[in-house]
Amino acid sequence: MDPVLQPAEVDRRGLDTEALKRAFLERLVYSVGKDPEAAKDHDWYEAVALAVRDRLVDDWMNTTRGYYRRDQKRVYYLSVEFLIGRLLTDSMASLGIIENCRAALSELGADPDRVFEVEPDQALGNGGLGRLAACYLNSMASLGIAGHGYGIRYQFGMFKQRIEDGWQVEVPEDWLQFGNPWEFERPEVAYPIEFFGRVEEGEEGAPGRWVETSKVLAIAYDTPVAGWGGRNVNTLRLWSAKPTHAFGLADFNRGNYMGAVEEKVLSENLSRVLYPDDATETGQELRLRQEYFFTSASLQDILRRYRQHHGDFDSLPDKVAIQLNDTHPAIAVPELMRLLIDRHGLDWDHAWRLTRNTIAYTNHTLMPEALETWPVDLLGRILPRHLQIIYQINARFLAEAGAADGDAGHLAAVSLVHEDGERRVRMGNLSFLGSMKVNGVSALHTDLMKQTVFADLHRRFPDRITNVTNGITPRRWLHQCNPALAGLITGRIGEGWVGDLEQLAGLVPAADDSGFRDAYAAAKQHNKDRLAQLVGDRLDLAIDPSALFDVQIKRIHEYKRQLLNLLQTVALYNDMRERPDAGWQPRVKIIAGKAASAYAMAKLIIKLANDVAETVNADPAVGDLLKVVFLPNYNVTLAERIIPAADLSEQISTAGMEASGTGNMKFALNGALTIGTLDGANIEIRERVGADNIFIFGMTADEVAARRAEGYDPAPVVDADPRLKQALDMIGGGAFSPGDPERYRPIVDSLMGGDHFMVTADFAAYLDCQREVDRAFANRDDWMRQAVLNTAGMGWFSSDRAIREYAETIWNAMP
Ligand code: 26Q
Repeated sequence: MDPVLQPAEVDRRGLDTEALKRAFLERLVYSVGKDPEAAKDHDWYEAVALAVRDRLVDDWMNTTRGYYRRDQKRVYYLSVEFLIGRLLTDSMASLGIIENCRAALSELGADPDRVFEVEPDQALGNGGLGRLAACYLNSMASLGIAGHGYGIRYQFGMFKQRIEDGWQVEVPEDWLQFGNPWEFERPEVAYPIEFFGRVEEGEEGAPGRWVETSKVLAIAYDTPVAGWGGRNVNTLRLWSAKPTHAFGLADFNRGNYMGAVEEKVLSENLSRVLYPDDATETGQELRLRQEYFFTSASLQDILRRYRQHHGDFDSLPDKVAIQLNDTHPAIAVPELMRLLIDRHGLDWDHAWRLTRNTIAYTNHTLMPEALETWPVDLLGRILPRHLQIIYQINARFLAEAGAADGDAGHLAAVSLVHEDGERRVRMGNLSFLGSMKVNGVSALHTDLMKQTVFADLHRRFPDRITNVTNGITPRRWLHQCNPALAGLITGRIGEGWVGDLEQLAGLVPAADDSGFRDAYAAAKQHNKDRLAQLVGDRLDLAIDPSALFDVQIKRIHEYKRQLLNLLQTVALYNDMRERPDAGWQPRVKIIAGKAASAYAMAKLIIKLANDVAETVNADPAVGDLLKVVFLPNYNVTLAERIIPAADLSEQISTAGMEASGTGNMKFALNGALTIGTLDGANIEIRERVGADNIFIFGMTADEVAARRAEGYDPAPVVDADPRLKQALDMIGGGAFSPGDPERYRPIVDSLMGGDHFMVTADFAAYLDCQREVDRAFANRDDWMRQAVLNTAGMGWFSSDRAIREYAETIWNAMP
């Protein structure tokens, strides 16, 4: 047989279709080891991914060299989660070669759509916080910021959700089983991470000797992160745990082979699995060890890189900014102190000054049960030197605070150690004290931080808390996921918006152009047809693509109030059956999301959604007027399919509880109108798209707080509203669970017994608002005008704007 390629034909840079064809073949044959005649979709995927990756490598190395040459300030984003999703389309798009790659694949006899569908999501995160980290990496690369992501290379990321008989079942997702073409293993980049042992010395700010520790190695895996436009490519470095060579050797020599292998497995457990977003779960020791594992490896790596070009640590704050994505890497504060004092010989005050001016902290939640604290006993056993340093930070701070304001209540509130009952270290307070800036993720959330969890610390440090409202990357969340709308926008205002989203304001006049509105409506319809197809394929359910697509997709949490949505669904269903000829607007309720595996109420809500769907979808009395769809296994890739197809975006959290939300931004950008409460970033979305183009209902955060303070009693509210009463009676009485009428007792009991999330209190306002939505949707032309104004008004929510704010107000790292 003739060779597939001649040596001269190998080209790792060419971007035209012919060059790509040769590159795909070369990678297929020489890296994947497959004969083109026998290649399956997965083989082609791997070949294409490797060939596309090749095209990033030169720019990647140039970028790295440029950072060193300019001694550019580095920004390190430490996050226990990165919810990247797929990388192939993203990488092809940033190189501008999607169409050429499609053509090349087709000419080689492969089906590009099927090949692209093979890629598993890189799902190393739970939800918003992890996805935000991924959007921020994209924006840092696009803006030319020397931004590095640091996290954990979990063998098992987010679980795969199966729905069996309506219940969520978690299945491990072995995303690495066919290899990962995007990463480069760096076996030579390895740091020892120590645990346990005991401390000699180290009192009163002196260097400590941490001895008799157990060691694990952190091995680096690098993924290139391509920016938009220019040729900037940054790095996401994820750590994987490996036993040290010395580890287990003693056992080995004593002939304890099984013991040595067991130790190996135990140390590798550190990067085995992502924890669910549920701080209340038990068995947390491994989680603390994971947090320390990746934080310590990252800090050692950061200091090593800094030291390559700097003789001392004095300019650390000028050359390095470390952003903590929530408190999960908060152990960075004592770890940086430890490295500077114990390893590099700095004195306490010097080390503290450098630490405090290098680290910054983002808070993502105010819910008391979600604020991280670690029992003093546990922390002291696993990280004894760190506990010692935390005590010293606390002692120095309390002495200072006591001198200024001796009030015991104030001191108890700002202390790093919570002293009621079991003594616990408050990681939020530790992060606050160790940071130059502390930011909230929306304007409301930042105000509430100042008034609630950090009220006392804010009084002591009034300049420390600042706001940076979240953003989303327009590359993935419009340009890539919605080519129909993206093409239409580009046709109208040019392509500049992809790198400068504020240019969308140029669409405002288009809202009054009926030709543009029609084209906009056609793009939306195209996306709805595709989603209807997906629902048909996956659930064997026919939905009417002209119905109003009403969508709530996000983690399942009581505060996000999927129950409010379901109660309205039941009430609407009842109304439709009672008054079939009332001229109903047909609706499809689409819900998707995962519940933390230990969160029983959230799992019950999923079952309720599926039970309501089963009843409603089978009822000929409503037919196509109402369908309920629960789409299994919500992830980034599914979001990219659903969001462009939505007419209505449900953002209905109890006011004061959703720190920001970012799904809300993705929907509005793609022309869905929002129905929402005055919570998180919804408030800022309203300001920018215009109050006439958003449906707002319900209590404000202040009203929720006041009503809770006076002791909310749901009984009279339910009694006064027959629609609510009927819906609750049906759910509680087994109308949707005839074989198991008691199934939903816990839900009804929770709503009737205090209703902490104020579902019943907002029910009537929500129903009225949904009626208004129906009326508005009936005037399709005006609806489309509002949809265009949503897209046009969302430019400010680009993660490029958010990252610029971080770079200017926190990091001082704008290139
Ligand atoms: C904590 C301790 C132990 C185990 C798990 C956790 C844990 C893990 C993940 C706690 C919370 C999370 C995730 C939180 C999250 O996603 N928060 C969301 O962050 C978004 C980005 O700022 C906001 O838009 C959302 O409002 C917020 O809910």
